[in-house]
Amino acid sequence: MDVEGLKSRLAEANQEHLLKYWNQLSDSEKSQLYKELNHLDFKEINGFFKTAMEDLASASEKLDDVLEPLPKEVCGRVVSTEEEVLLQYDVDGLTEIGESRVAVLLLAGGQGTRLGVPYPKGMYNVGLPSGKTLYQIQAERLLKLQRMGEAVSGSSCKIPWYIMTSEHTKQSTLDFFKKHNYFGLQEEDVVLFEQSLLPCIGFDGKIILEKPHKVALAPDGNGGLYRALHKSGVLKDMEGRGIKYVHVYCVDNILVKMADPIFIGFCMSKGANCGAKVVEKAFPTEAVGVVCKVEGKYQVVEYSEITLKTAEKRDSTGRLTFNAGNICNHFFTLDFLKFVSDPSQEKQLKHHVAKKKIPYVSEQDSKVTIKPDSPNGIKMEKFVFDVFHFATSFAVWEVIREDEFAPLKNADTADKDTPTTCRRSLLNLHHRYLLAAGAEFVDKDGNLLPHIPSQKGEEEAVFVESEISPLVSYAGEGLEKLVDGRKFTSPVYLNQDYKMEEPEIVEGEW
Ligand code: UD2
Repeated sequence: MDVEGLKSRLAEANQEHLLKYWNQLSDSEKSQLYKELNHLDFKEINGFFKTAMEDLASASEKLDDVLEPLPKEVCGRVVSTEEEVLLQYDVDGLTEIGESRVAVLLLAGGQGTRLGVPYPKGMYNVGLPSGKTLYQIQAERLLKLQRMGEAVSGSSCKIPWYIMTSEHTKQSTLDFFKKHNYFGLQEEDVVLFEQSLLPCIGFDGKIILEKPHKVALAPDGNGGLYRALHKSGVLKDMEGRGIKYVHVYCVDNILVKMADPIFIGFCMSKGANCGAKVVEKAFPTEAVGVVCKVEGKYQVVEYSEITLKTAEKRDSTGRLTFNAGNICNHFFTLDFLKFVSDPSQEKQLKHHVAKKKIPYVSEQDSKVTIKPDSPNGIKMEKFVFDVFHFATSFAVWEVIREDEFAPLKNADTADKDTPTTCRRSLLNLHHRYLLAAGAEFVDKDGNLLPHIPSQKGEEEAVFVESEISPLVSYAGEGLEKLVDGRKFTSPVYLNQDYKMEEPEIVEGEW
């Protein structure tokens, strides 16, 4: 350990306090702290802090005057697209999948603080009849899509799954996949890589120590993706596999259509190198970012960055002018990813600043870590969508919220985006798939249940529980042969795992 060298680097950066407890540390603590600090580029971090604080100071400035709606020609909507055009997008997307030119990339490096579980969010089980976790659902969707791609191409195909983790999630994610035999996927097609961490910094510019031998570190945001792609060799891996298109998405949307062939086909039809899937913003003050243009460049603008007047603006058809709600579902060509991940572009992506309550070592007793009641510093994060700025050809595909977006953000004590809302969204979608395929549901006495679950007076809501394994159907297709004309009692589960040749229908309690 070159402690003297480290000391002088710290002194230069005005961060000497990080070695304040050095003489009290055990040998292993010393080597842990040394490793952590030696890793950090203090000059760079101080630069990030300076710019971040300047941005924070101007954060209250509103973007209203420079905001432009999306040009019509880059937009498409599933509800207003003719059936045969949708079919063409689907075939085009599946053809690319069948030729093994599509990869998916999961952003799973977040700490999931709001949900409050000590393990990665993808390992969460929202209480579906099958008991599947988010990771299992996603793995099975990929397996199914591979089979669908193979049916189109007539030869075997692969959809590699790149999973960005962080120090907090990497080992447990890896152990989980191993324990579950990768849910039937090939181990070499599930590629984990790690994003960087950045120190949390006090308002005075000093890096915060969480323990005498540990810096307070947090992942550098989902936009840390580009730096991680550059450093990890993932881009080369993609290139080696002949990948052309990448679908990037976040871990918590239980309805996510990974590598959605229609979305891919649509973006291809626009010749886009970058695209976003969106849902219509529900009401002007809904707390979602909107995809729009700012000074001629594509961008996601947070609801807090515009005034109410702009948020309420409507076009001649009565729709909100800024209505493209971001759901963290992005399409990129590999060429575009290579371009934006190059340090000369990546460095231009700014850090967004969040004031946070960051635990720190007590001045009185260094064995104690204090959890402050109010923010005492900042976390700096890059955002995945900030590269929209570099898009030369952009596409925005609007989908139906109840079919494609139900995120898991909070514990069940909250009133939205909880395990319960996620579970209900998925069961409701699958119920609709079964009805559309000709199934009927009856109560215990054999009476037909209404298609629209309803609340009658004081009676309990009629709520049908239906779950369909992704291996049976990716998006509601192919169910007629199993359920048309049949009557079911809730709960019903169309089960299939990767070891089963054929689906089985499980009815009633199990
Ligand atoms: C994200 C989007 C928001 C909206 C919303 C929909 C961003 C920056 N914001 O907001 O616009 O679409 O999702 O659900 O995309 N993650 C990492 N590394 C990190 C931080 C986060 O991989 O350092 C992952 C995280 O594991 C998750 C995804 O990024 O899969 C989104 O993170 P979040 O849940 O913190 O983002 P949220 O809800 O603020």
